[in-house]
Amino acid sequence: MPDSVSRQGLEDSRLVRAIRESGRVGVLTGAGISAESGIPTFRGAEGLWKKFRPEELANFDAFMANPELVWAWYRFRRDIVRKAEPNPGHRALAAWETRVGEFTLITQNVDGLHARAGSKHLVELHGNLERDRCLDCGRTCTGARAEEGDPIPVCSCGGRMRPDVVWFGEYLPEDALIQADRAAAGCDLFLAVGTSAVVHPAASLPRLAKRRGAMLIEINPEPTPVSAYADFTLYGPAGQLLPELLRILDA
Ligand code: BV8
Ligand code: ZN
Repeated sequence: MPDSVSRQGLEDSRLVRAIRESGRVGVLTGAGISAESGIPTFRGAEGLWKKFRPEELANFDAFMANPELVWAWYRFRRDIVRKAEPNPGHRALAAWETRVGEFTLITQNVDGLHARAGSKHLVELHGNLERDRCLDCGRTCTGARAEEGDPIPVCSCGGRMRPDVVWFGEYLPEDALIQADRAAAGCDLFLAVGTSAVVHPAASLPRLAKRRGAMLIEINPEPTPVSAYADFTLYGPAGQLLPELLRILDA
């Protein structure tokens, strides 16, 4: 989509008024907001799923069948994330949070970049790549150490550790989902940023917000299922467009 479409959207008086007057803001982010930090998205050209398919790796059966392969994939991703920095998109959301009464940032990402950018009102729907969880006692810890030669981290109770993320076919943390639903249903402005909006139940949040009367703004270089019912789709990178929205808020 030509950049002109996004510029036009930014000058629309309805969008400007909504940004300046909304006191209850909800945001859903996906892998696209971290793309400009150098973290590959799932479904993009260089996507993580290109090399592996979700069903092969991001699910419990795959882990039980081949824990070494799944741990190798998560270690590969941890390494990328550790070298990455939050980008202007993450930082714009962290700043926006300080300027409105109610601000909830719901993320599908497990890369921890929103927290590193300073976001506090953060709901991590799918867990966090830096945390491990014991299959036996459920204890979580960051950066469990594998025993010498054992590629699978082991808990102090002797149980095997898994990455503390939500895999396909697994339920999302109930408290996170309740918080996300409440934020989407109760906001007057909702931003869907950098998500292909195909993975449920996260993908249902923008429609919930719209149905409950929020203005819905999407930020994505490509159209997605959300584009069909968003009030505005700003076609472009989040690292450029979110700081522009913040400038409108601060003007
Ligand atoms: C569950 C963590 C109950 C692990 C992930 C209802 C309807 C249909 C299907 C289902 C349904 N309910 C359940 C399902 C099944 C499944 C599902 O939705 N499948 C899909 C594929 C059809 N959902 C589940 O299994 C969920 N569990 O519902 O439990 C249950 C229990 C038992 C049985 C049935 C139901 C659990 C889903 C969580 C999976 N975990 N990640 C890990 O990371 O390893 S999913 C992973 O992919 C992400 O977390 C994210 O959620 C998801 C989607 O990725 P996106 O973030 O959107 O990224 P993507 O690459 O796809 O898109 C990037 C976008 O960014 C693109 O649009 C691109 O254009 C844009 N972009 C690129 N650059 C930029 C940009 N945007 C802005 N700026 C840029 N610079
Ligand atoms: Zn344990």
